[in-house]
Amino acid sequence: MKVYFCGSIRGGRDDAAVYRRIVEKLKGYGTVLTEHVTCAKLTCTGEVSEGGDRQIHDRDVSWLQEADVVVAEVSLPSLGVGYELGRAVHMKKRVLCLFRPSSGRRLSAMIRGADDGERFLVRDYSEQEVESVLEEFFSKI
Ligand code: 6IA
Repeated sequence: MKVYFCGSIRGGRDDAAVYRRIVEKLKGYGTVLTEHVTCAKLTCTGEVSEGGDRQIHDRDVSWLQEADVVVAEVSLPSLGVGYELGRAVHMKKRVLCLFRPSSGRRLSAMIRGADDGERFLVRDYSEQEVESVLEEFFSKI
């Protein structure tokens, strides 16, 4: 199974430790295509890639295409994550969005409202529940 993980990069890196915890668990279910999102050294402005942003975009979209499942941490708003989720819906991928109400934010209606109880799921969780919420999701697919 190939898993595409989405988390904020230029939207802010405050949740990088949570992303790492999620990805560690995801690795038990298959190949995580986007482990770089958890990289502690990645700053929200400093990332450089030889081919520039176009290469990042094109490579990510082709990974998204390859993925069987998309898991997104959406507590910290990120345009890139929102874009990836829109593309994933269009590609009819199975999507799990994880939101921590303890962030004090309210999740965008365009994400919360996309939950169809089937292919696109939004789950509220607390950091201690990372493993159990993923176990529950993967036990059903
Ligand atoms: O708007 P944001 O930067 O917060 O968007 C974050 C999302 O877009 C993540 O889920 C990633 O999949 C994707 N993304 C954004 N920037 C990059 C990136 N930068 N590399 C890969 N995916 C990205 C370069 C980092 C690299 C040199 C280590």
